[in-house]
Amino acid sequence: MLILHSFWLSLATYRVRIALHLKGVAFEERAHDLSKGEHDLPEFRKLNPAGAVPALEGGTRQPLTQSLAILEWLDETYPTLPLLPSDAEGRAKVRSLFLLTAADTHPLVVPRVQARLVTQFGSDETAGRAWSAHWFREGLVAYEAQLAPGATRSHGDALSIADLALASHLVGVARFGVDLVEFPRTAAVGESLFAIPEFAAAHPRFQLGAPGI
Ligand SMILES: N[C@@H](CCC(=O)N[C@@H](CS)C(=O)NCC(=O)O)C(=O)O
Repeated sequence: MLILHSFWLSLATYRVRIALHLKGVAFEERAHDLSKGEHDLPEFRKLNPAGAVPALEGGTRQPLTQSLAILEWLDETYPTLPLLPSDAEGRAKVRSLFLLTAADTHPLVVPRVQARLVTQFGSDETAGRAWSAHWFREGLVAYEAQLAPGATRSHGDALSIADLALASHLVGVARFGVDLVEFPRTAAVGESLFAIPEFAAAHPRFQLGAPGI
């Protein structure tokens, strides 16, 4: 049985959780409360020396880390409902969109960066929120410019890992109050993604530890 090491609010974990649901792969989830520093404990660092979720255990000799690496492994191991296009150009495009959110935006807003802004630059909660909103917005500007008019998916007609990353990006966008009005194409793709049952079931707000759950 696969074990997904997670935290309810984790955007990177959300990307992986959606794929597990879409592919119908059985898994158990083990939550680590980032707000209590549980990802910094020595036992967790053995799973992921970088001290970050997600980590996926049970399918490989060593636990897998990094959502992109985990998603590609899942896609190769469970090919039902492929999440990468069959052509090289399509795969390059999808990975590019994925990285726009998961590599160029998300790392700027994670707790370890927020904490460093406080200790090194005297940031506070208001400044931290403005910082995160800024980077999420920057991601939207670049994403919007690459979507086709009337699109319901990030690339072509099929779901891809870019859509998983976009859904996670949009959770951050909502959390930090970024207005989507200037980004109608991205908003439309997001609306269509969140209507998919597997995206909805995997959403952070429905995970153990979320307010009211
Ligand atoms: N690039 C990694 C990001 C992993 C990551 O930073 N995860 C966040 C939660 S979404 C985390 O565990 N952060 C811990 C921290 O910032 O201290 C991935 O895509 O898996």
